[in-house]
Amino acid sequence: MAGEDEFEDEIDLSALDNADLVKQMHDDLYDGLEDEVVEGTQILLDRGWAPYKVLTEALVEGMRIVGIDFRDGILFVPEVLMCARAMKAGMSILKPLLAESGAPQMGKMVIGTVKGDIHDIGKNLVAMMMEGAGFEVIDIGINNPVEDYLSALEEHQPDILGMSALLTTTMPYMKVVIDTLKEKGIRNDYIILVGGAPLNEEFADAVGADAYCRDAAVSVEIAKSFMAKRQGSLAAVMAQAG
Ligand code: B1M
Repeated sequence: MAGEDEFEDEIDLSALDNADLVKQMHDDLYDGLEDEVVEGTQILLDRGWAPYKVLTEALVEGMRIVGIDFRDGILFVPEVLMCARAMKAGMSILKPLLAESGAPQMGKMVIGTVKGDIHDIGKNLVAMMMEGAGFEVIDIGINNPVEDYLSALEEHQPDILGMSALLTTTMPYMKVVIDTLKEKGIRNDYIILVGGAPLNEEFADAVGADAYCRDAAVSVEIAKSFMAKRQGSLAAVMAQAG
C-alpha cells in the first residue's frame, strides 16, 4: 500500500543523534519541508542547544548549501522559495528565544532591504538578533526606494540605519541612499551599517557607510560599539556644556 510505504519512509527525527539530526535538517530545508524543519528546531532546543547554535548550525548552514545548488542551476526559484519558507518557519520558533535577553534598551535601528531586492532572510536574522541584544528595531521590509528609508528615518528617529542587499546589481543602491542623506545634510545623524553576502568592507567604505557587517552576530557587536562611542561623545559634549 502506498500509504504504508510513505510511513515506512518517514524518519523519526527524535531518534537521531545531534549530528545526524542536523544533517537531516539540512536535507529537510533543502526539500522545503517546513514541518520537519520546525520539528528538528524544537528537538535541538529541547536537547539544550542554545537558540543561536541551532540557528547557525542547522538553519543558516542549510541555506548555505541551498545557495550552492541555486548558483549551479540545480535548484530553481520556486524550490528555493520553499526552502526560504522552511527556514522562516524554523526562525519563527527561535525568534522569541533570541529576543528574550532582557537586555536594557540599547538604541533604535531602522533596517530594510534596498530597492530591487526581495531577499529578506538575512535582514530578518539581523533584526532578530538586534532585538535580542536590546535594540528597538523597525523593519521596513524589502525593495525599499530611498523615499522609504527617508520617511522611516523621519518617523522613527533611529540611531542606526541598516541596509541589506544580496545581489551585486542592487548593492550599489546603498550609495544612492547614503548620497541622498548627504545631500539633505543628515548623513551624520545616523550610524549606517550595511550587510549582505556580496558586500565587503571595501564596498562599505566606498559607499560611505560606517561599517560592513558580515553576519547578524557581528552586526550586534558593531552596533553596540558604535552606540558606546556615540554615548561617549554625547557625554563629553554634555560635560563640556556644563
Ligand atoms: Co536569490 N540569489 N535570487 N533568492 N538567493 C542569491 C543571493 C545568489 C547568491 C544565489 C546564487 O547564485 N548562488 C544570487 C545572487 C548572485 C549575484 O548577485 N551575484 C541570487 C539570485 C541571482 C537571485 C535571482 C536574480 C534569481 C532569479 O530570479 N533568476 C532572484 C532575485 C530576486 C530579487 O531580489 N529581485 C532571487 C530570488 C531568490 C528567492 C526569492 C528565491 C529567495 C529569497 C527568499 C527570501 O529571502 N525571502 C532566494 C534565496 C533564498 C537566495 C539564497 C539561496 C540564500 C539567501 C539567504 O537567505 N541566505 C542566496 C545564496 C546565498 O546567499 N548563499 C541567493 C541566508 C542568510 C542567513 O544569509 O542573506 O547572506 P544572508 O544574510 C547574512 C549576512 O549576509 C548578513 O547577516 C545575515 C545573517 O547572518 N546580512 C546583514 C544580510 N543583510 C544584512 C544587513 C545588515 C547587516 C548584516 O544591516 C546592518
